[in-house]
Amino acid sequence: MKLVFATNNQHKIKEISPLIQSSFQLLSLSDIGFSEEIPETQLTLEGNASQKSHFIFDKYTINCFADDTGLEIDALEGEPGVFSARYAGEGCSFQDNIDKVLFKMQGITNREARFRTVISLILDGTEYFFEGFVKGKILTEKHGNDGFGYDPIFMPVNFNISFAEMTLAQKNKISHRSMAMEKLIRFLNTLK
Ligand code: ITT
Repeated sequence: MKLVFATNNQHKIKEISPLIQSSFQLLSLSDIGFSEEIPETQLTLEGNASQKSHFIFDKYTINCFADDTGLEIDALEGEPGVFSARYAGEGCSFQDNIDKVLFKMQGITNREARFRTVISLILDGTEYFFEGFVKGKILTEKHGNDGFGYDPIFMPVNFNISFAEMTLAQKNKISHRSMAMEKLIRFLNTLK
């Protein structure tokens, strides 16, 4: 079965590719000739994931899924949350977003946070949702060079290294995205 991953984030594709079994053919947006930005104007992860998958399904009538992910920090009342990509403003870099989080978290002792991913899958016109999350803490400075986004300042529970200090395989064992993807893959396997 062909399945389009409706994302412009190459890091996400790199992360989930090893999880996909050979019974599914994963296509990227460039594989189907789409090279624009997909609108993300909703105020929840569910809403944005759904908006992204519907956008591609409506245009190409092809089975597809989209992931919307947020870093939810307790002491910041769930921020950056659904605004994780543009927390420091439109067009900002991963570094700008990290700087803003570290600035807002200065002097705060409650560092509890979680990454949460919601996937919207559209299969033959019907939508299904899958969710994954991982709890952890916000570090006081960056650690590690791997991964992307907020990985250098997020240390998952039961670990003493950040996501950016992990190999892809290590991150994939516990991450929000891999948890949601595993649910999606289990669901697809029930249809076979
Ligand atoms: P698409 O919408 O095209 O999939 P995006 O980068 O805009 O790509 P999101 O809106 O889901 O994706 O992501 C919000 C931001 O959260 C993202 O830009 C990263 O900064 C951060 N993020 C998402 N997943 C992450 C992860 O696994 N580790 C660290 N940061 C992550």
